[in-house]
Amino acid sequence: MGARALRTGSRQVGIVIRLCGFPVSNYYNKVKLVLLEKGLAFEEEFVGLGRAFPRLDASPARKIPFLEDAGTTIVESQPIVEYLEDAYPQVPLMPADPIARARCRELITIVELYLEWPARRLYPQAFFGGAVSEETRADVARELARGLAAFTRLAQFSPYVGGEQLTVADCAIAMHLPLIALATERVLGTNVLAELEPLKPWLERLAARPSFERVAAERTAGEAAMAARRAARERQAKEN
Ligand SMILES: N[C@@H](CCC(=O)N[C@@H](CS)C(=O)NCC(=O)O)C(=O)O
Repeated sequence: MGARALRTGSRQVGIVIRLCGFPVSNYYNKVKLVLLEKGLAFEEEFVGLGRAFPRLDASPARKIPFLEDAGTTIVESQPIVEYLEDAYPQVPLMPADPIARARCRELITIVELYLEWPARRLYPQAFFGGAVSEETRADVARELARGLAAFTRLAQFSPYVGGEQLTVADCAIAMHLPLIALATERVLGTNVLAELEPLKPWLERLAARPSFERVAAERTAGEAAMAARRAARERQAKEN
């Protein structure tokens, strides 16, 4: 019997979807929001990065998040959320119309490829005590300006990012943009999203949803746990 045959509505008996990774990751939280918004039963397994985590071998590129379901592993957040949409359509998080579905994917691709990906080059300095060269800062600022212009043309915020329906685009983009705002403010000295007026009310609307509240609370707890692990490692290194 396939895993899906054991499910009754949005509840599952015996077999549970497993989300692997850690709750500080924006990509992990994108998938977690989709699971929560769909009302699916799932378990979380902490899988960190690096050689200390052999479980990471389940992911061909050794990245998180990855998802286990129906006896297999799916990797990369976008294929994961689209798998969830295909396998569990009861609570849809993508529009039915093919063009509207394409618009939803466009928004995610534009934000992930042209905003989140370039902004990552700032994260070493923004979040991990490193330094970023003047040249990198200038490069990133240029790329972000192009990504932001594209996003501004496509985003609706009426009231959701793609229009009237909450979609996977809200789940993804609401996890990425605050990180980009913080990183650019810290490293470039200016929040590149500051002029995007509908952003704040949209984020506030989403933050009031139970799923977003839960993800935010668990991210905060995850950040505290990460800081404690780092402090313990530093203490240990000093003692040795
Ligand atoms: N394109 C990937 C991005 C996921 C990603 O970059 N995850 C980070 C953690 S937030 C990671 O696994 N980094 C480890 C590495 O790049 O080696 C997705 O959509 O799932």
